[in-house]
Amino acid sequence: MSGSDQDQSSGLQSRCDVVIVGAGFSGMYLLHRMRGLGLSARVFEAGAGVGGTWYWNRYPGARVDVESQEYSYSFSEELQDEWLWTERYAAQPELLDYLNHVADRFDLRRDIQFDTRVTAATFDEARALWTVATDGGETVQARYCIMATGCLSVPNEPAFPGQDLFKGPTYHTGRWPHEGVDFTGQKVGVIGTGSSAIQSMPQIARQADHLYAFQRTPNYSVPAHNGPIDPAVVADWKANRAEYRQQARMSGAGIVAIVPTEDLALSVSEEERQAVFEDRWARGGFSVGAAFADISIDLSANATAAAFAAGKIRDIVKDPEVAEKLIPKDYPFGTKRLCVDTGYYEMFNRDNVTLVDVSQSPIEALTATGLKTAEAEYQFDSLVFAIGFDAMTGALGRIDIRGRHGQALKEKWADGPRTYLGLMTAGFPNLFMVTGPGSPSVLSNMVVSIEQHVDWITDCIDHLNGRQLGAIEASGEAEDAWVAHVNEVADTTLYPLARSWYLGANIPGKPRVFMPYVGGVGPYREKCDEVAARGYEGFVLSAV
Ligand code: FAD
Ligand code: N01
Repeated sequence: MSGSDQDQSSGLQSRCDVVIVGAGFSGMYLLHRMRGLGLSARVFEAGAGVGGTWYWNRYPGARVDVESQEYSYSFSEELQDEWLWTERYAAQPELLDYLNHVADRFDLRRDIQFDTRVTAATFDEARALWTVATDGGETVQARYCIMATGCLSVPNEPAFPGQDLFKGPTYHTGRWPHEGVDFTGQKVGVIGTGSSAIQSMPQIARQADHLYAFQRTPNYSVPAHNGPIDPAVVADWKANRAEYRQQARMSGAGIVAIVPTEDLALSVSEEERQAVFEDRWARGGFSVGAAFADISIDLSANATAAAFAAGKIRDIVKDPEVAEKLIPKDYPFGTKRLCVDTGYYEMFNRDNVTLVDVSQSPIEALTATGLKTAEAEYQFDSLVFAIGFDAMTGALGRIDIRGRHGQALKEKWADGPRTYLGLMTAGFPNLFMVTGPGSPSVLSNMVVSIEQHVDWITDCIDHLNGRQLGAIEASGEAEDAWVAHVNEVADTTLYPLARSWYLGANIPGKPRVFMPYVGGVGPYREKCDEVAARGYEGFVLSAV
């Protein structure tokens, strides 16, 4: 299959080799690689610009929590040479500038259709073609359909009783207004205390008259120690970039700066352990979570990290009652995604910030002027929903995807997502997912995982084209074995002990299945490479 045999007609029906859904980190790199194979590709993106996560999440304080130089594409030496990050953890505007620069540099926009949502994708078995339909009434036929729709791209919609009663403006962190919001002189309510709230609240509190933080579950958060990027880091990275990139690819979480270790928390003395934790707290970021190799698998080891973090919260937060409320009590350290903050706990020492614990007396309803819990009523001018996302399956579930025999993906996944390697799902030939459930995805530096998936998919399509094959599909047996493996590995860790979005627990009615693969990006990459080297073992390849 090549770009030359396309029947690209203008109008509402057209044909290309590959349809890509989404123009974030994944979709953009995919487009570049598909062009490199000589294929015609079209990208559909619901937003008005490139960037995905960094296009939508414009709330104050939004920034990456993997160090900037690591959270960037590695595929082009020139791109890496010419782009200089300004901060240790780049803020959203800089990340969006970067992704716009990538779009310009690789001339991506001419094949991306913005403001266009893909609504359906249907597989035609006789011709092994996907027909992709958009909300603009357009249909496109393609041999391959690649979902680059993002793990965290569908906001969790607020559905509180009295939702429409509140008269003031409301905002969702995942759909922040492009023109920004001025909270000066206002009382502001923020519902949620996950990463988005933990990043945005310290900024909002500085501007607003008063901030009410409505917390259902406290999160563990570690300091970012953000600042201008250290020139020594830039120089070191430049000198050793190839080696660091390779280390990241073969590591557990895809991040070199966290300095992974094999040391066990309980194999060192109390004094040494504290020194390690202190050192990592001073270093900042995820390095705290990576202080010992057994924190995520051994409850006793985990308890040492939890106790250390609790001590830090008690040190920082002056009001002991507030500090106690901020300390997680009912899940192990790091089993809900660790947050990385700038002044989050310090914020609670401000006079204009009130922490409202809604774990015992939940939010009953929104009112015209605020909200009420079983215990009290709160009044504010604006309300921010920092309530997260329908993660990992949300975007796929909103597209009517039909595979063999008209089977709906939604039905197939009614009890939880089932994939082979997080790349494909049986019964849906030629439909690829980037960072799909069953792959390390959200448990890693996602740019590392995205590049790995895009490269694997590109090699796979090249393999098929080189052999005059037109279809690939995960076998049911391989998928069953992979799903079992993903669950087995998750069960050897403490992750399933938290009610987290990794398990779908934040969305009422969503099946509770641990969705990402916790086996580490290095071992996972080796497995994917091995599968490919064995002629795509576990996949069925066929001519059309
Ligand atoms: P996305 O960036 O989510 O892009 C998917 C795109 O697909 C979106 O633009 C969406 O509009 C589009 N789309 C979805 N469905 C359709 C449809 N039906 N039709 C058309 N278009 C569609 N990861 C890290 O590794 N480190 C971090 O520090 C980090 N910080 C984050 C901060 C925030 C606030 C959030 C929300 C996520 C963060 N992540 C982080 C995860 C982040 O999502 C990934 O790092 C990465 O940006 C994902 O890129 P993507 O292209 O796969 O998906
Ligand atoms: O969402 P979340 P997020 N009533 O799901 C609460 C990435 N990210 O947008 O824990 C009351 O983490 C909910 O409470 P509970 C990162 O991967 C990264 O903050 O379900 N409260 C929780 O406190 C992250 O993990 C960065 O009890 C309700 C909060 O809302 C992921 O995106 C920045 C509620 C949601 O927290 C999601 O983060 C931002 C209700 N009905 C995001 N419903 C970086 O730092 C929900 N909540 C790089």
